[in-house]
Amino acid sequence: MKILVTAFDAFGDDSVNSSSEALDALFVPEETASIVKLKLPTVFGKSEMLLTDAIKEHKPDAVLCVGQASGRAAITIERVAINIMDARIADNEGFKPVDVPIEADAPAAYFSTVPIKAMVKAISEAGIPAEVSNTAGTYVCNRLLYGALHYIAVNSLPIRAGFIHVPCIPKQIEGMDKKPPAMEPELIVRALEIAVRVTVTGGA
Ligand code: PCA
Repeated sequence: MKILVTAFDAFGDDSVNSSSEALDALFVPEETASIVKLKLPTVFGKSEMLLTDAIKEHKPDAVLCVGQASGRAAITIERVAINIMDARIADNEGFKPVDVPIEADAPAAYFSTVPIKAMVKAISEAGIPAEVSNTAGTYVCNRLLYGALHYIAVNSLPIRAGFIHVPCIPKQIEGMDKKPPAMEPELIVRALEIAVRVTVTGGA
């Protein structure tokens, strides 16, 4: 089974993105799955275009997108992507859409098609805090998941797709007065390995 795993570059006030650091360290044995890693810019349209190009090129069986969710303490497996862009801060190319649909005349939302509950269970059983999340936000991560699921749906592709938000890592919050939660990078990497394995083995 081939799985395309993506992460984002740093955005906003951060100089690194925890998803990108985790992707660098992710190792999955070939007998579990063959993974293709892709780094995406935190840019609304471009990230989606690069992802669909990679889907065309690599023809994966599943796509797992990963992004940083500052303020969250657990690994959060996203259930749904909604058809809206409502940015609190500009993306890395200065685009700041407010209340703009991602796709005209398209569904209001798509559900993730990876086994979200099985992922939460397996990651939690490894001692790593994990939860289902019912919102991927309204920024670039939500747009990427929506874009992936829409592309897969309109082209009737046999590809599962999902999104995992990960907390900040400790080096990102050093020196901050009001520290947001953080998770050790080794735990984030381990959670992603488990998510890949569960994507292969299936479940609900
Ligand atoms: N997190 C942002 C975009 C890039 C990232 O890592 C988000 O949650 O939308």
